[in-house]
Amino acid sequence: MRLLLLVAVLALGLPMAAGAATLVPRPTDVIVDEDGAVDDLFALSLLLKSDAVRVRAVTISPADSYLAPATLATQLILDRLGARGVSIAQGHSEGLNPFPAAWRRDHAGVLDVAALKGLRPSGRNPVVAEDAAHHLARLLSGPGTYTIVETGPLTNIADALRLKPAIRAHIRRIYVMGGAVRVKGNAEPPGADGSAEWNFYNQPRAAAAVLGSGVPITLVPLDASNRVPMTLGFADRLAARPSAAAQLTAQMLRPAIAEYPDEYYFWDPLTAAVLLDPGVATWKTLRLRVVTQGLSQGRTVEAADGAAVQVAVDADRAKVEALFLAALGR
Ligand code: AGV
Ligand code: CA
Repeated sequence: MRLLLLVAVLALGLPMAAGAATLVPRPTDVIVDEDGAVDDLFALSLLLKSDAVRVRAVTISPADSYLAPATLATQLILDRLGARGVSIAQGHSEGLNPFPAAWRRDHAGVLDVAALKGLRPSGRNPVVAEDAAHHLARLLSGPGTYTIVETGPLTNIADALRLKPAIRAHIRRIYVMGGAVRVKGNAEPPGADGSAEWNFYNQPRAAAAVLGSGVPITLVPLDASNRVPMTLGFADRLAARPSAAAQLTAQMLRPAIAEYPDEYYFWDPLTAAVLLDPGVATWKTLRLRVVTQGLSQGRTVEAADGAAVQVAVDADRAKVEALFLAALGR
């Protein structure tokens, strides 16, 4: 019996965890759905460098970025970090409440860093012809199951679930950067009351649909990311590591942090980090729903009839920084 278990463990690549209940197949197949901001690309870089996960596809929404530079930056980062055969698919919805144009333009600046400037995509990580929602629906109709890391609005996933509801069963869990549960939001354009976080504000119905879909959700809201500001000091410590990943990512981060010195956080990077090590955050299971109309649209509220969501309510800045330095520095 023991031998059989050992054989199963070796054959399936399962770690020798304490009890059968804690056995998790590794590496986990991951799809990243991102929206092309610098910290999305930093989160993607962490996942690409981790042996615990295998990034299979990246889907993009033109939300906190424009589609062409976001796609090119994604291709170049996949190439530079040694990825092969990762498919890239583009979404085309900018959301009900588009992101500020100034932020979207700024994020194309990532293409100007020394490590990426002038490069052309290799073709090893192809942009597929089908759009993001169809690509998600197709990948999630195969035999495998995937973990999704969502670092932008939930539009692509909501569209995929609408196209093909049966894909639910192939999603192990979605790690979502979004929402502001017990803290104020960060979306404060005219016509909004400032209670919503931008990823949920951009397409409130998509956020509501995915949270209510029954798929297991791990949420990293502003409650947790507010605890992990990203500083130039951190970028310097990253830059002190000689690896290609550390050099590339430090170059990407510096101008972004410098532009928003007091309001730049490990938003998406924290979301990727908790997949690799849930111990960097503090957790509560909360019942949540998303407001879809009016001045508070996109707001996350606690409600007795809401969906039970695993929520990061705090995070340990030192642990998060150490995780990134270790993974990207090697
Ligand atoms: O609300 C956080 C989300 C994350 O997915 N994004 C940025 C991260 O990629 C929106 C956002 C909030 N404040 C911003 C944002 C800012 N000052 N610049 C650009 N994007
Ligand atoms: Ca993002």
